[in-house]
Amino acid sequence: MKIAILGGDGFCGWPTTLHLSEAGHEVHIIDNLSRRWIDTELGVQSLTPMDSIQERCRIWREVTGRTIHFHLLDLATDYERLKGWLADHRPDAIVHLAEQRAAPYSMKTDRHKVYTVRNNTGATHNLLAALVETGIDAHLVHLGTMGVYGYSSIGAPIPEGYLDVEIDTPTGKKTQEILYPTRPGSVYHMTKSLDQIMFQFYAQNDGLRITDLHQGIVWGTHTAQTQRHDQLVNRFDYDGDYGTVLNRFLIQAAIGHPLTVHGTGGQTRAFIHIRDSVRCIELALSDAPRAGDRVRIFNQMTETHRVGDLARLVAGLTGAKVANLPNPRKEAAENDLIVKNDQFLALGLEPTTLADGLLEEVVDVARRFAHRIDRSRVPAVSAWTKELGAQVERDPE
Ligand code: USQ
Repeated sequence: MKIAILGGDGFCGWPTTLHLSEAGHEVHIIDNLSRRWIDTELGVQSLTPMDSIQERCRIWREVTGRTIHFHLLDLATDYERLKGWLADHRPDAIVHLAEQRAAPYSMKTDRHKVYTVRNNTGATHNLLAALVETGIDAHLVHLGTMGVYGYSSIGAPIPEGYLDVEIDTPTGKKTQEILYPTRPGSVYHMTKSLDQIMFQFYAQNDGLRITDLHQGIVWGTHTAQTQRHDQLVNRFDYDGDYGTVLNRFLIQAAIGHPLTVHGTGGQTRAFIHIRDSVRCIELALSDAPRAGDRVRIFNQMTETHRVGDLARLVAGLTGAKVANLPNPRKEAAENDLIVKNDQFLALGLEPTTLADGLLEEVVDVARRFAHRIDRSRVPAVSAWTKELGAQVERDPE
């Protein structure tokens, strides 16, 4: 297939690009390199030294003989060029990862909220409108988030996207299938909830073929392809805005920083290793919906864990200390989480779990590049409200 990977320079996008290229697809990255600009804005860098996207593609060609095409394009602001690109290249499938993906960054200031909404919803809607206008029948696979469901369930398993509800009508009880009601916990998660509505509309109105992947928190950094050469290494975020919880704990352990548990650590979240993330995208591509089908929704996660349990696990593995800090986020202090992921298992996903020994791999990467870590950027300081911000400032560690 000819596949466009929007956001192919990012943490999930780069390993996905390599994976699909190795599988024999013609792969085109479309990216505005905004993630690199945000590093510059924040004054932090990936733990792993990253080459330019052009250099990464050159190395891939040297190592494998395969070509990855790169196109510098801003989906949210350059609609006409996006439309022109689609009309010229007519991809068979599009993987859409081109969104600002950090919840803390999206809550940093009003400017960051505005940027995240404009960038994410603008990119998604431009893409949908351009697909309709150019008449391209590409299968669109979007990376969504488990966070659209929220974390206040009544203990029932979270289904894959849809919920049957029973409604009283004048002629008796009727059952209707609805999109699972969204309850996003940040402006970033809110944009993914808005994406869902746009997908529902365009699938129903224009017959676009769309798959939405509600992904959990990704951990790990290497895939088989990124390990083929030092310069193909994936990016790895450790800072308080972009680092995700398990990777952060592993890095903190490697540099002797106390593990930064927000509050009691009773938050339960869904997790997936980066290797399974790229495999799931490939599986989703292999099983496209037909025109007229509802949006296909998969829960892209393999296990659930309580944040405090993860901290204890990492502490047991490495001897790190655990610090319970004031929580900068407005979120439930404790929650249970049961998630259905039957569809990916049925398609053949063999989950990589915490028990598979890959935690050590992350600690090893962190130790190797420990000299690149700025300890002052480890604490999470972006707060969900001004009051929480004041509390975090009073008692940062
Ligand atoms: N947390 C800590 N200590 C830390 C960092 C986080 O206790 O040092 C806690 C947070 O308070 C939260 C949980 O760990 O309760 C998860 O935080 P996170 O930063 O690992 O994940 P989140 O902000 O939800 O976002 C990440 C990705 C996002 C993706 C999402 C999937 O950045 O792109 O959509 O995970 S999910 O969480 O399932 O919505």
